[in-house]
Amino acid sequence: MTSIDHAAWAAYLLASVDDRSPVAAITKQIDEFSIDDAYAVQAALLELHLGRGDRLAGAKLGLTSAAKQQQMGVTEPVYGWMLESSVLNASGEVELGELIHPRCEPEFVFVLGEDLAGPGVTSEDILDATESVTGGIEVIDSRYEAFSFTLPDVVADNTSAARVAIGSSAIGPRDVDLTTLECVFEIDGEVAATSTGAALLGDPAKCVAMLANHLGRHGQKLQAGWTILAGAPTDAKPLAAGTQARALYSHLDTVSIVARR
Ligand code: 0L1
Ligand code: MG
Repeated sequence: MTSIDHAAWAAYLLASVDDRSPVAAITKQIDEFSIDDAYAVQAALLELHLGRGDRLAGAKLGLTSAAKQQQMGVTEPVYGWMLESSVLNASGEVELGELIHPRCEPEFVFVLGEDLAGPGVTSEDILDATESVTGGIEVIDSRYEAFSFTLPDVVADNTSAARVAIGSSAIGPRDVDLTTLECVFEIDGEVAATSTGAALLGDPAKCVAMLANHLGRHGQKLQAGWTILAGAPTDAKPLAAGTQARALYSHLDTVSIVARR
């Protein structure tokens, strides 16, 4: 790791959240900003949020589907944190005045029943440790100008995490083959994308296993009670004033959000 001031970059990103104002990507300002530096900034940013009284609700993966990787021009997943303050209430209303340039995407969501520590965690281990699976819609909101960044930039920015709606219905992790669980994503009543769980690196549980193994490399573990976003099977869509997004899942109730100004 370099001698980069991780706490200072975390404060830089938090100010962007507070001001609802995009900032220049970190890699546009310093020559060497590694993935390890980026996760160190992400950890410092989490500490700043927790220091303000927010609480950890779980964790997330991003860029786990070909659609998302192509949209962002990258080839590997990223890992981040989900804060309690980001979880929308049942109305699904998203206040645009609190955000910069939000986009929305459907998510496959796991709720853990047991702790699980990497390395060596497999998809089967994840299914064993999972209490339930549900659907969701994540609102992502890059803190960077023009939603433009490199992989280390977006890791530092807690993988663009902003808001999330979690479905009210759930299934057991082995009730259905999660690779065949279908998701239709609608924007204002028009189908924007259709996919299945297999779009998430072949298996949503495999994605969560990758998160467990990532955390294991950092001396951390998945924790019972956490909500985990396995990633979006489709690319993200802009969330403008009045936009209603719906994710319709087989075997699960529909999840909806609406953007308000
Ligand atoms: O949840 C996500 O897939 C976001 C990953 C970061 C890239 C982006 O902002 O789309
Ligand atoms: Mg996402």
